[in-house]
Amino acid sequence: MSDVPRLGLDALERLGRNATFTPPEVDPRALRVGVVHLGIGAFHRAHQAVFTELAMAAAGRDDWGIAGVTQRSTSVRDQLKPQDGLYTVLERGPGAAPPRVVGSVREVLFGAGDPATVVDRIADPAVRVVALTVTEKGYRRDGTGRLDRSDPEVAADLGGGPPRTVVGQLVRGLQRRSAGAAGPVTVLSCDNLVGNGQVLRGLVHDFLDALPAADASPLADWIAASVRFPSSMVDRIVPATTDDDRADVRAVLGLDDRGVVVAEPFRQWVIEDDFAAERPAWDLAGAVFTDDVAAWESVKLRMLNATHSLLAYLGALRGHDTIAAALADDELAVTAEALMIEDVAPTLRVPDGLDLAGYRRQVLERFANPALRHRTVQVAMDGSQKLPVRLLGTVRDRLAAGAIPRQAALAVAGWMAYVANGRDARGRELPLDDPLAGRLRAAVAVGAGDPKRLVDSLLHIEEIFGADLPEQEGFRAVLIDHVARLTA
Ligand code: CS2
Repeated sequence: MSDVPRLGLDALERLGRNATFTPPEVDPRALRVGVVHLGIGAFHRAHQAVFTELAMAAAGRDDWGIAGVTQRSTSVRDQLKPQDGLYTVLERGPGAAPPRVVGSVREVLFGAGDPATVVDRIADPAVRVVALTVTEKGYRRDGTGRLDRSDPEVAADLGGGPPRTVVGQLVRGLQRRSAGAAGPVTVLSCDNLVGNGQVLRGLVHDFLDALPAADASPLADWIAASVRFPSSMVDRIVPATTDDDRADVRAVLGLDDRGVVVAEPFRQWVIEDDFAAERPAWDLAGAVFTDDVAAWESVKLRMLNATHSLLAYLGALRGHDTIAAALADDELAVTAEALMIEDVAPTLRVPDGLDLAGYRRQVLERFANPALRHRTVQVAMDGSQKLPVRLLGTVRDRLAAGAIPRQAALAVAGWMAYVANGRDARGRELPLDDPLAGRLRAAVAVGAGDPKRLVDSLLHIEEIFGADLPEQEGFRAVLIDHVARLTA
């Protein structure tokens, strides 16, 4: 491998144009930073970074380069810095385009190691958008959805230390911005949360409410006047990169790219049209600006993500390694479709111009993409954070309508069995990767061997199920039924 030169600006220039890959659509050397992106994981690099590059190319702009912040580990910085920020997006599956080298990421900052630089970057007048993909748990919400002030890192950020949480970085950056008269800015959440923009605005205000009033109230006024928090729905399936993926890119480029990301050909972005200042022409790259993002968001979270989780838990339990393999299991395919048709569809307000049956078929086609190798255990992680967003809204809406959501309950039971069994049908360990892992293990220990006790102990984790769901007898009974079968 060492005989292959590393990807970078010079290496790319030496390569010249090559029909088998697409070079950056903009000149990376000419770009200036206009976006700070908190959480520069694979998803961002395969989604917003691509949209932003195409938008700049289409609009003839060079001022929306991205400064990405890697929050917890230095790995993305270590991958991209030696490569001048360049990396390849490798599409897999029907309709895949040639590998694309992306040049829109111009800086990578390490949040935990250098929080002051992150704050400075947010306060830079040239920055007009601060976007986020920090996953559900990155928001540090408590059981009621408010900022979790009992979280030691949140508490430390409130105490004025160098901010280590996302909300802390954001508030300190906005504070610096207001002091420096750096101008209005849009804060754009791109995570899979219901009403992600409103959620984030709420958390920023929770943070402010916990600060001394003399600091907080002028800042709150400035934020009200100068900051917007649009919601957005993002969609692209991005499995974890493997050595095979990097080898395939090496074969095409003749260069070693440690920052490869893999994605399906499909990509979608629906953004609430509520910006504080200028925005990249993302619409020229295929994104949609709308006044009604909420309907799109629930369609995506309740149809796609909920079905993804159902396939992940039930599939992993049965020993299927990938989502495509789970869907190739006839029983699971029937269940996946039934979840969307019987439980989810009746709860949705369908956005104008969307054909829901077509959407459903497309979701299943995308999941069936065998070239993606999206692992069930990857989708299974962080269940405590994902269930409320993707499944429990459907459960509550159906119960309120007097119906028992059997398939959604099966997905929840699948999660319970996944957590409780710890092994798949072939005896292989199922990893429990979840911020509440300790609590989950304790709940499972209480209920061991008895489906009723197991369901009750998990159902009483209020951060996940609220105070209302354990009281729903019909739902509980169906859960016990399913769990008894899945843990037998
Ligand atoms: C998946 C999502 O890992 C997961 O939980 O459901 O990451 C999904 O692939 C994306 O939301 C698709 O847009």
